[in-house]
Amino acid sequence: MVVLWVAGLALVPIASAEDGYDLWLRYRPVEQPFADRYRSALTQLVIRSESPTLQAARSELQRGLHGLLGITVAAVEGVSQDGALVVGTRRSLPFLAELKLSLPPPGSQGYAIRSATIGGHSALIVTAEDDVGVLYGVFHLLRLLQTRQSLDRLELQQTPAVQRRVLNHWDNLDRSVERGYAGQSIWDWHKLPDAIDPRYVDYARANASLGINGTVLTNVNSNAVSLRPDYLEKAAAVAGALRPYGISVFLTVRFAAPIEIGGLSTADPADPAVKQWWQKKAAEIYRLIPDFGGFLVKANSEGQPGPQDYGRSHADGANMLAAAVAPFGGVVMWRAFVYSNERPDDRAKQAYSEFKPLDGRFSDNVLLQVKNGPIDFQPREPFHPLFGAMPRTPLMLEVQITKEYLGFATHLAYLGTLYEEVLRADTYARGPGSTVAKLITGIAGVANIGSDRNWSGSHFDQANWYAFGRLAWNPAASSADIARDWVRMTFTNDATFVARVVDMMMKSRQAVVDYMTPLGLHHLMAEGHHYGPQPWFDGGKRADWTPVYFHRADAQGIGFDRSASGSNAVAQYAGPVAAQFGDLRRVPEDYLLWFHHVPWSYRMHSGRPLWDELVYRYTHGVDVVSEMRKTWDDVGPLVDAERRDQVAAFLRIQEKEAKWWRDACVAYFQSISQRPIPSGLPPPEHPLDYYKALSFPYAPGN
Ligand code: GCV
Repeated sequence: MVVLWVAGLALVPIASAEDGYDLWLRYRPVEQPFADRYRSALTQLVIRSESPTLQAARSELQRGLHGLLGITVAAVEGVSQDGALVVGTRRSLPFLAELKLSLPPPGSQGYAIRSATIGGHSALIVTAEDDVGVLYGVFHLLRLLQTRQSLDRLELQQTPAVQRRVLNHWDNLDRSVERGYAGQSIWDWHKLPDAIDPRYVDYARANASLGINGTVLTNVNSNAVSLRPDYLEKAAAVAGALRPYGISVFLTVRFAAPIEIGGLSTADPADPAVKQWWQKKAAEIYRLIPDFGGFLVKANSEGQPGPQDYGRSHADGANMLAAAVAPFGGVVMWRAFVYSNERPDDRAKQAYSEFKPLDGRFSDNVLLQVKNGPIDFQPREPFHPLFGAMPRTPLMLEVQITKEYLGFATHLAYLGTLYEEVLRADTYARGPGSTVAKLITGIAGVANIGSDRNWSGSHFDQANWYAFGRLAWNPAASSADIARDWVRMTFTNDATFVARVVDMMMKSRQAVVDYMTPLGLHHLMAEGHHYGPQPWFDGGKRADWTPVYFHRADAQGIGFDRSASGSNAVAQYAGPVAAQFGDLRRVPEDYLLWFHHVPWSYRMHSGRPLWDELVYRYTHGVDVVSEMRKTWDDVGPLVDAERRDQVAAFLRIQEKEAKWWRDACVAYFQSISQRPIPSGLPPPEHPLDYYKALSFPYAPGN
């Protein structure tokens, strides 16, 4: 171990290089006085691990305690000394029944961690009705050690608030990942089913540590080949690796599969032969994967086939697939991300217009999966108007963990704050307090996971996977607390480091909003790959893929009028929300240009005219990134050199690109507003044509 002097931070030990593979499950040695306290609280492990899930719990505990405390705790079947760690269900350890502990109900996946006295000995009990709850409890206990919490008088009980907590991989069978910035897909289809990459188990551990209980292995822009028998065997092998960790596997469905791999002449959901094909396919899948979760479907969206190709509705298509998986307990997650090229209506309105009339027409095992906002994972969007508008349809919230529109892997943007913002958004659908969190039965996160050693493409992007899982379990949790846990587990418990890095994370997403799309602007990114600014882009395949469609800047002002005088998208929200968003004086400034076309001279809350405010916000976003870079220069030396240097390099990229975003957008909007740069703020470094000439033919993720 090396000891280093860091200015103002006292003598600190620096761990050897780390590549980030261990994520937040690093289990590095605990320092004193915590180590001794924990060792005396955990002297023996009482566990009977008969099921694969309890075996996983036991091996995680032994790995964790060995790493954290340097001890190998022997597994015994009864409490015989103080400091017993009792881990199991009433089935695996019948003596637990006598303690009559109150537990979260069976099937809830919840757990309890309790201090107790058993046979005169002090004990700590991790228990649940189901084995998977015990596994979740074990990860919680390890987190307490990793974050240096007390183990005295514990009375913890946790039940997930959201039933389905699912990752969506946009991974293709050739291992490319749509909107992926972390290497190739981790699913090595070519070598499956015979080779099970140990990564699959580490993936499962990481997810189970957060309570994620499902994963969709394939891209929503789907390939019918994934439903062929040989590929189903491969999926079954992955399912086998994930099963002990309580994770069920789902696949995406290509609606035209009966034609493309089934030899039928139609995929019409009303056709008996098509229905039968899907029923047989479902039976075949469940023979191989008895706990298969079901299907995720993108239909009649961005060129994907769907029921509308045959004059049928989304409900007709979803219900046909739902009937095929229903006998096996499966579900269909049907995506609401649809918008039509042909329709001249505001793109933000189209999903609502399509699905709202179908409320009540879906089968019980269909869940409608709705993106957090009505456009497409922008740095900030108002919540999607379908939340609250479909009271008779179970809804899932879909968020992006991968950062397609927030700077890919090299920009540090902690998304815990974004997820928190949407989960807490009040739809007013059933009166005040009808938050998005209260209206959903599931959460899906588009994964940012790939074959890179650090899994997510950057060390800080691991935090977004982590925050997604923690908030899916408990949408009422605070994104700041989650960031704090993550920093402690991922880097160090050093108080200065934790405080400064969490502060930086909490500001980071707003910084991206400011240097890319402040004040409710959206979709100013380059066409196709979405890397960098292109607010001038017009033309291409479709109008609603162009920035000019969304910002509508002209000599008078800027913004998309979605009020009653414009597209009236505001009318899709419940009364009080519609009234607020639709009123120029009451709309939050964060959504100003999302809902209104506003004169350049409009007086903002700050007292500045809109034009000045816009330039000010762009500049502020860059300034925050510069502060973040400096913060890391100060505290980065507290972590190992390998991770320190990568984070530092990426922050330099982010600072450079934030400035590029700011300068390109300011230069372009100035060419339209014809207003001077406000005094004291720098002019763009280059003329507009310089930015227009930049091109990136090999930007990743496209
Ligand atoms: C998987 C956006 C992305 C696409 C993505 C699509 C979707 O349009 O750019 O890559 O396709 O959303 O969510 O289906």
